[in-house]
Amino acid sequence: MSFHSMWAELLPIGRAADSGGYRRFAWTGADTDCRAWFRQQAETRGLALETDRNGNQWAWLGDPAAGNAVVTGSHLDSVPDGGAFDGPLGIVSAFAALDELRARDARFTRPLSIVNFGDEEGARFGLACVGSRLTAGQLTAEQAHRLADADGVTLPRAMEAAGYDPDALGPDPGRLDRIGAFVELHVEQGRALDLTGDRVGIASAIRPHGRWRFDFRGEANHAGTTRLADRRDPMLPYAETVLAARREAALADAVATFGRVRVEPGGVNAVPSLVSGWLDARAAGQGSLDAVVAGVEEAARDHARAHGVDLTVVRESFTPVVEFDHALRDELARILGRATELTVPVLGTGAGHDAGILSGRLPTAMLFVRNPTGVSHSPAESAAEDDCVAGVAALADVLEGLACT
Ligand code: HGY
Ligand code: MN
Ligand code: MN
Repeated sequence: MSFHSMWAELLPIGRAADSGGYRRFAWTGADTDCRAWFRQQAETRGLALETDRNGNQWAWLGDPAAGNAVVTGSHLDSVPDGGAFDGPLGIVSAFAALDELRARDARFTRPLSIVNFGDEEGARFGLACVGSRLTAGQLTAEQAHRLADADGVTLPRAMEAAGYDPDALGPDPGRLDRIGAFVELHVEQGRALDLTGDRVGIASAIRPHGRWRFDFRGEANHAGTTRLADRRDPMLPYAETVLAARREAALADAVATFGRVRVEPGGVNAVPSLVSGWLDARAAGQGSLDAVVAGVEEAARDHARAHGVDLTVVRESFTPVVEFDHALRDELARILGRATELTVPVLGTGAGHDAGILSGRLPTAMLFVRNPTGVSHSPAESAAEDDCVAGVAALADVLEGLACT
């Protein structure tokens, strides 16, 4: 089955008719349909499908117990109204690269697996990379059990509704010990390759980033009869904090975003009692990230105090700086340089990935495919067909160089 037919089959799953964006959230019907698609791709290719204790799917060629496996893959879940490429491009390209290697009659000397990591975006439960963090022991089962979505549905209940056992969650060191290298192909979430004119690039590092929830608690009251001086309106310090985040990010050459806000009770004619805002902050280094978050929090406390509003700040997700394995990165550059006689650019990213989570546990690397506009986490996300085909060829070359004679 070619790249195009796989892509066409996956494309409609979880796509919202109104926005054209994707709503493939963990343990929902769309997630189930994506998993069924993954299972079908594995079975079509005679790969042994395994679902691990954390719900990640693994399609194996060869005996996993032999160890030193080469693994590739990514995720199929999305952010709210995300694009078609973020995640799926890595998995469709992995199956297409295997098809290419079989067409080349490549002889595998190491086990190969294609993986679908669950809940990478954290769109429903707020924490990024749940499937890979659990497997790597960076998230405990107890912490995962405490996660709940905006409707109060806990992760265990959501897993059970999808037919999975939440009591099985936990670290999987044996599985990771049997992996020699993980290479994730991903659409670039930026324009570096567009600016250099390259179809494919290699990742060097992931900048540190995290998510913080700011809860501003004021006093519900009548919008029409309450004097301004008598209000404890949480919306005001929230609004001032959003502007402060922009100022702090600009000062530190970082990025900070309040992309999600929840207002309770949400009446048009009522001063709210609670305004919760989620800050996503990312910076070139830990020091500047800490400075941005501290600056935003200080501003938020000052504004909350000025309005008689209480504030609590909770860090909900955090990923320290990731430096991808130098030897594997250089091996990819050697393989691709040999195949194309070109120097493949090496670039950093501000986007988190499962490859970043596993990087502390085993050699990981990433391939990026050019994104002509750099737009991502949006229905407008795109990649040219030729560049996707070049990505498949590059991944096939890398997998052949790592796992075949
Ligand atoms: O948020 C991120 O950087 C990734 O897309 N999960
Ligand atoms: Mn993403
Ligand atoms: Mn992604």
